[in-house]
Amino acid sequence: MSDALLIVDVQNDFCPGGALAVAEGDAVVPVLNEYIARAQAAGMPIFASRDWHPPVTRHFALYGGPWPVHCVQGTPGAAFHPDLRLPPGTPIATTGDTAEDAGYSMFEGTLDDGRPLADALRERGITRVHVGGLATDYCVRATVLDALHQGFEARVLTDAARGVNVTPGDDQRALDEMAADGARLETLREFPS
Ligand code: VGL
Repeated sequence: MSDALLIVDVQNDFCPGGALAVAEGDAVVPVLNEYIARAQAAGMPIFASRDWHPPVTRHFALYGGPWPVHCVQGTPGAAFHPDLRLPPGTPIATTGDTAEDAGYSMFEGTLDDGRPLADALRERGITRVHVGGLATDYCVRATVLDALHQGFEARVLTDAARGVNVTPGDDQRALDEMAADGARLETLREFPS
């Protein structure tokens, strides 16, 4: 079993004060910093994703989509939370960067070298991913379900994820759905196992 840590969309617009703020979104930052430190100590590869939209996209309510304008390429809202301690050189998967693409899953993203995340994981022999970040009910959910469907084991870092909760309870329903699909739920107490 070879593991990787996946950190999903810990960007200013998903944190309090941001354009699509998740309640307590910033609370994941110190917890993820601890996951990052432990992953580094264990020699576990770390990957991060960023939601990276063009100014005009069908993802935004202005153009027929569900969401307020958020994470527009190059804006402060699209930057990672300033306290997130991603190690220098962490590969970043960019998602949602076309006018059509919602890009919820990190597995739909491309790394700097243009490759999909799954190729980079397989090349490194990764068989299990640990996924935390924002938001539980959208990008974390989609990333975990894709990981499972692509043949990886998946663990959701429940203490390092928060939900948008358009409808109250969406975060819990997403966790139930991920678990029903075969994901395990995990906290710092169990990491790394
Ligand atoms: C996300 C809602 C809209 C996410 C992205 O990163 O989970 N949620 N766009």
